[in-house]
Amino acid sequence: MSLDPSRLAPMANAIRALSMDAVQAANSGHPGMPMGMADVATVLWSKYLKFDPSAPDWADRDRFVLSAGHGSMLIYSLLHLSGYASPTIDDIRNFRQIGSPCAGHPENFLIDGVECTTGPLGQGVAMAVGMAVAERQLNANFGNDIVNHRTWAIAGDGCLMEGINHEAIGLAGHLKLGGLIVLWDDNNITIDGTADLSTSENVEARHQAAGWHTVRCDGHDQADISRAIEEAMADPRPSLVACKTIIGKGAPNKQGTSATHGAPLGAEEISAARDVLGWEHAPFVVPADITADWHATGERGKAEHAAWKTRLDASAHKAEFADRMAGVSAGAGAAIEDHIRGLAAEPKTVATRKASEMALGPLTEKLPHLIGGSADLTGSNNTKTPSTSPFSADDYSGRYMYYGIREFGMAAAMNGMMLHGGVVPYGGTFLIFSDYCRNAIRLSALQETGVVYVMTHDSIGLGEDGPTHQPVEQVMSLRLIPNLNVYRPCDTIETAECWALALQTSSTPSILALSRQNLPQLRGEGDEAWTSDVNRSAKGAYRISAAKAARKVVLIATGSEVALAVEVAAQLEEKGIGADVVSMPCAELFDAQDASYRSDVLGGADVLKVSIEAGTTLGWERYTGTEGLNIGLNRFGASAPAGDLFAKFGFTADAIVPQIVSKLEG
Ligand SMILES: Cc1ncc(C[n+]2csc(CCOP(=O)(O)OP(=O)(O)O)c2C)c(N)n1
Ligand SMILES: [Mg+2]
Repeated sequence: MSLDPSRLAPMANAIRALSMDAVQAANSGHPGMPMGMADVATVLWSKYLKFDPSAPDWADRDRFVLSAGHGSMLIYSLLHLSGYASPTIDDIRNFRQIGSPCAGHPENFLIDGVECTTGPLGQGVAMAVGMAVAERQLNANFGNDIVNHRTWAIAGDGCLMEGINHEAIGLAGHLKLGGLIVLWDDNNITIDGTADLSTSENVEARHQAAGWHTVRCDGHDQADISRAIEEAMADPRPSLVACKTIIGKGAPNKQGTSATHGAPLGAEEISAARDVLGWEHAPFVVPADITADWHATGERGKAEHAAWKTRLDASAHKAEFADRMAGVSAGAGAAIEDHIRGLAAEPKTVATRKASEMALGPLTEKLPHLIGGSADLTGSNNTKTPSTSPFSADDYSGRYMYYGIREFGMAAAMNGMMLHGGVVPYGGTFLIFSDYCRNAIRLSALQETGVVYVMTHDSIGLGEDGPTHQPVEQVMSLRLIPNLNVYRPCDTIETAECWALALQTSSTPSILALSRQNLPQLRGEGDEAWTSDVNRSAKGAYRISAAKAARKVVLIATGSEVALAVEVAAQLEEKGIGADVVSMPCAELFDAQDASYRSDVLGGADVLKVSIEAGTTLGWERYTGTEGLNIGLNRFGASAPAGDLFAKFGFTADAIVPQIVSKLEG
């Protein structure tokens, strides 16, 4: 579409008006960013962005990420004006109110066209990197006719200042993700004032050093914006387009200052802005001719979408592509059935990180959408399998990401990959470094992206590396995050079961907390309750061995401590004290069971409930009651061989049994 350039200015002013009026009505929000980037966004959407408002989930659309999520009114305006079904003008009127999809920050689960949830600065760009990875991976498999689109991100000073930006651009530059274009709202303003209060960095030089192409433009000159965008599109490297803008552009007394960043402009300033912009319309009214121009921006994409459909229909890979984009791993359980049967017949004493690698063998072989990776701990996380060759700038068909030492960048990129669709990522690091990527894990949960975190070295059981590396509070603290399943399997079979469950929950992310040290296999054909047909981990917790004498005790343990609990039970039985052992690989799944199952597993008030987990005990009272016994570790670990540490910190049957006996006698 070649729109008369003079028509672009009123289109941009429509964004400005909607943004300042919505923020004013809500009496909260951020007008400065949308007003400052209105011209850039208008040029991008009307001339370059590939989108079809009538098909927001079209697989080959360009991905548009508003990394500077505080400027949410920019994306709400763009979606509304260009003709998406949502948000409506009433939704915009109700910006930031209960029931409106126009939340304070853009939420991917509330509006189609919002590709990801942004607001935590920096993560949008990192997610865009993941989207660009997924696009290249699918392109390598399905070709230009079916997958060939760009990823655009609008980032503010804050997004580029955050540490995660270093990780994200390093990865993108290394992987030569030329389809990624970041438009920087270079307004030299942050909340505290001018950006030069806190930075004198040469942002472009930093990007160049990371292998990026950079170009500058006047962010209020349409022709100059077009020139820069076209240069970026032509360059094979990822691009940073530095758009020199004025924050709050159009508000005559406040523009260019941090006063426009995060507060309503006020009635007087809005009225002055209307004069300056020549915008005579009432709040939330966009005249028909401007609406028509905006709706016309979608026509380009509609035509491209139709042509794409014709190509897809003609493709031999049509069904395969649909399967890939569906991204569901319903077949995960079936993929490991034989593996589990094999383990049952021939038990293996291995670390659960090794058990995870063993499960990943058949999973990655049978599920082509699984893309593995690790933040430079491949050999320790056991994440690489023979089916997953490296994803590199030379070979985008690979399925294994060498993320480098970039835990936060990895986690955010995985979110972007999953949000893109067509791939399901899993990535590894040490569990202790879950804290490095915690906010991205939280965003996995909030955004309902079912990525899988493979987090090994899950307790003092890692031994000699010492307290800096030994998780104490991590497992329990991850359980605090809503919509996140934290798995801590006890042996080879549970590990395989937990993998199947993790892959089957496509809108809930999973963490697999895995041991460094070997653990005996507790399940299998010797087990009286053995059956390969039931995934026992699916209920989150189950009785792995039942009391023989009259039951007085229920031992609840996870991961490496389940075998210890079995030993404790044996010693108690020798004393005539009946003890059940409950393995609880996933507390969240257990909490979701009905009350009768939960009380059957945990027992009533007549039994002493004892939790055993080599980590913080806070929280275990939920299952043991305050009258129960909580065996754990409420201090930092130490550097020594694992066996010595378990002995030192009381994780032995000899240390635990007397505590139980005295409690029973107490
Ligand atoms: C990780 C993170 N830290 C802090 C904030 C709070 N915050 C929101 S916007 C902002 C300033 C951002 O400045 P800039 O990106 O330049 O936005 P502009 O003021 O230009 O709109 C801050 C500190 C946040 N949203 N995320
Ligand atoms: Mg700024």
